[in-house]
Order: sequence, then C-alpha cells, then structure tokens
Amino acid sequence: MFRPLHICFLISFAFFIDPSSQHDKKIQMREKVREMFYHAYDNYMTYAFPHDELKPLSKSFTDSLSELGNLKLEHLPTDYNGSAVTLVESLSSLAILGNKTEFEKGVLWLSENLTFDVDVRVNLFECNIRVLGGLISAHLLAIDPTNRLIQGSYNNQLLRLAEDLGKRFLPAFETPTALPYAWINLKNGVMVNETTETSTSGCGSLILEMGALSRLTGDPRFESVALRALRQLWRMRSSLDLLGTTLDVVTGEWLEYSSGIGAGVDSFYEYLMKAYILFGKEDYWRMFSSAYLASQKHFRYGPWYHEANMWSGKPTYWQLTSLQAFWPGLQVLVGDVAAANSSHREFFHAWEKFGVLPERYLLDHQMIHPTERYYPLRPELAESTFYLYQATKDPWYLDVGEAMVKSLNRYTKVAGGFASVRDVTTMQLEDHQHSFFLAETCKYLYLLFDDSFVAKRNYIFTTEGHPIQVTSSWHEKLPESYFSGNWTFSKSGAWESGASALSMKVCPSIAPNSRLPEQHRESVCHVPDQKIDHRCWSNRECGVDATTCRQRSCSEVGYCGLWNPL
Ligand code: DMJ
Repeated sequence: MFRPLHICFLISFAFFIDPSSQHDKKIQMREKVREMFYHAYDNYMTYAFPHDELKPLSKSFTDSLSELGNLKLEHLPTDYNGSAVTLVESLSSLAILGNKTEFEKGVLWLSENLTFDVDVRVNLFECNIRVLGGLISAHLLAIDPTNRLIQGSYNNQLLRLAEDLGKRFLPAFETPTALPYAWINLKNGVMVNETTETSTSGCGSLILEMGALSRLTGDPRFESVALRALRQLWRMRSSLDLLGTTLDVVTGEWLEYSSGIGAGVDSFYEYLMKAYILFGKEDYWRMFSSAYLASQKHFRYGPWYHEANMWSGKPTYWQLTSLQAFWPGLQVLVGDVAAANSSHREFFHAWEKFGVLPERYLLDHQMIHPTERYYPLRPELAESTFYLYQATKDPWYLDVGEAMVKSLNRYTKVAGGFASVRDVTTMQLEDHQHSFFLAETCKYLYLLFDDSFVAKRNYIFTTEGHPIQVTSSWHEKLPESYFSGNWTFSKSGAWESGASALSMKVCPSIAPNSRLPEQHRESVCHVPDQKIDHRCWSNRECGVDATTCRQRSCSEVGYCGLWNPL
C-alpha cells in the first residue's frame, strides 16, 4: 500500500553531500541569518522584554498575547507586564543556533517568572501555537541528553507551565459541539457573551501541542479534547470533503462556506498530516488524504490555489495569499514534490516582483488587494524553501533563500529590529516585529543554510516552527529501530521518483505517454518540462501538466507553467 514520502523525507536529511562550492555560500548565508536573528532578539530583549513583542520603530513593546484578540492595552490589568511571548518563541531557535547560554537563561527566567494566572482574554489558537507549543518544544530540547542545553538546574519547570496553561484551555472545549471557543480568559475561563464564532484552523490545529502535552504529563484530557474537536470538524465536511472557513461552536453551523488552503484553514491540513507523522494514527491519515485530494480537485489551478464553495465546489475567490505559501512545504511531506516546486515558483515570483510577499494578490485582476498590501515578516515562503531544498538539494532554493535574506535586510531592518511592511508597493513600515519572525522566519532561513540540527533526527515542526521529535513511544506504528539507523528506504533512492500515489489519484487517467518511464510520471498524462528547474525559452520546452493534463507554456520570465487561462 502507498505510504506518503514524509518518512523517507525525514530520514533522508543525512544522506546528501554538498559540493564544496555550495558549502562556502551556505556558511556565509548562515552567518547572515544568525546576525538577523540576534538583531531582532537583542532589540526585543533590550526594549520589550518581558512584554510580548517588540515595536522596532519606537523601540517599545506591545502585549500581543492579549492584543491577538484585538484587546487593546487599556483593557488589560494595569500590573500586566506581558507573557514574554517573543522569548518563549525564541527558545527553540536559540537551541537550533546552538546558543546554550541564552537558551538556559531564558528557560530559567521563564521558570521563575512566567504566570498564566492573569485576567487576560487570549486567542486559543494563537496562545496554543506560540506559547504552549513554544514551552513544550523548549522542554523537550531541555531534557534531550544529546543537546545538553541545561546543566543540572532544570526540573521540568517549562512542562509544569505548559500543563498549567493546557488546563486553562480546557473550559473552552465545554460546548454542545465539543468545538472550542476561539477566546478564553486565562483566569476566569470563557467570558459571558463570548463570541461563538471560530475558524477551521482555530479549532482544528490544536492536536500537536495538546497531544504532546498529554503524552508528556500522562493526563489524557488535552489530547482527548483536541481530537474530539478535530473529529467533529471533520464530520461537518461537505460531500466533496471540503470544509468552510468559519463556524459557530454552539450550533455547529458553518458561517463562511468559501474556503481554500490559506487564512482560516491552512494549519488544519498541516496538523492532520503532522499528527499522523507524530502519533501514527491511521485516522489522521484517512482524514488528511481525503482532505488533500479534495483540495487538489477543487482549489488547484495549475500552480495556483483559488478558493471554492464547500458545497458546490465552484470557485469563489481567485487570490494568491502570503499564508498559502506554506503549502509547498506540506506537499513535500506528502511526497508531491513536483507540485510543490511549481507552486513555490509562483510564490517566489511574486516575492521577486514586489520585493517581499504581499498579503493578498488578486489573480483574476492581476493586482494587489486594495487593502491587504502588507507583509508582516511572515515565514511561509522560507519554510517551503527549506523543505524543498531538503527534498531536492537543488541549489536554486539556496538562491531563493539568499534573495529573501537580502530583501529582509534591505526593506525591513531598522535600528530597533525588523519592522513589518505596511504597504509592499511603497515599502512603508509598520511598528511591529511579530514573534514568529524569530520562531519561524529566521529559523527556517537558518535551517535552509545549516541543517545540522535535523541531520539524522526526525522532527516535525509545529505550525509556529517549534520542533518536536518523532519518538516511537508516542507512535502507534514506529518500530524501535526507526531511530537507530534503519536507512534502507532512503538509500534505495525510492523517494526520488517525485510522484506519489496521492498525485496519481487526483490526476485524470488518459492515454499513457511514452516519454517517461512509469516511475517518473506524476500521472498518465504527465509530460515533464525539458529542464528539471522548469526554466524555458519557448513553449516547445514545456510539457503537459500532471494534474490538469493541459499543455504548459513558457512565461515571460522563462518558466514553464499553466499560464493560459482555460
Ligand atoms: C504563524 O503564526 C503560524 O505559522 C500560523 O499557522 C499562521 N501563520 C503565522 C505566520 O505567518
């Protein structure tokens, strides 16, 4: 039976040898990213810590853990000093950068000072991925004997904090549908007249952190509520296996029928796949494969993804959004490397065109969205670039990373840190350095140029970029030998075929072509582009698209793709 390629992808980290020409460049770029990280981190520590996030233009702070709920500072208790969200978010990156001293300092400070007994309303999803995920990942890194990040002074304090936070989440799940409220007051539970509206990603992407918390504490409640919510969400899918974007947690009714792979839904797909990798339950795989197939059938248009109505499958919005750029990374885990590559090129093309990625680009009008013109230092393109480089070792992805590093330094670096871009057409800046810049953007760029942290080890990264090691004791199927060097699958080179059974299933079956041996085809109609990097001078060099079976053409900038409308 088909198995996705994530297993061999994960264990293939160690088996590539870099030509020496790439080696020097990677070291040089790695050091540039290290500088970026510390410029952002040091400024946060100087001007914002222990508050949540840095305002790099005014060299001040914002308590975003609560502002994630649009709650402004005046609604906060006057003695509230924030929850050091950026420090929590930075720990796993500090570990990856090998800074044991700063990691240890951060862990000990949080152990002594962090409290969740505060009268603050927070967004469950954001607090889960940033704070709970950050604490769990840092705890796992702190107790990992191979890292030796902490010298004797660590007694599971971060895990105790995570457990306390997890317990404060539990009242959110007390709804008639088992779907959690989107907002929770950390001290008082669900507030009177709390909104009952949430999003698919909001209630469908809690399982990695809550599942890990249960495995680590032995308290099954965290995993159980997150799984119950996920199953309920899946039961609400349409006959096309599509979900909407927003819903009501009390009535269980969909509020927004249109959805895609971006905002409001994105990490729902990601967590089904990653939960399968981390816990090995067939259930996750069954849900993921149906959801993924539906996304390919109903959202994919060549290398792009539009939105569609969950009941009819009819396209609704034709937009490329910055959040969608995580999708190629997910596709690498699935084994759809060719599809990942073609979409990734589109996102990078947009990055090159504007200098950074605009939040929303209207594909049908070929213009940036009139109001969503910002780039808040998002990590998704760097994340996909890292995965694609790991899967292919194509040096082109290093060039992509280099271009991104250049743009970030050129447009967003200021004396007080890195600032978000308010408008990508003018590069006017905004006074905010989001914590995910340290948790994800810098981390994925660093890992692109130096993957020693993941070499010979199997991690999944949460949607906020926090690593959690895949361990056989949490996994329903992994044999003990999985970690000790059973590399036969990757050594056989089977991963290289680039096609997965999933992509075969979504591709229509028409007459086979003979240009390519069976094992190198993505589908029976697939004719590959002449050049492996899809570059071209003319249409003659372009093949037939695997999913739609339509002839690809050469774009103005010299890439094969489905550029002509139907
Ligand atoms: C991050 O907080 C997470 O990756 C989340 O899933 C959505 N995207 C933001 C950063 O863009």
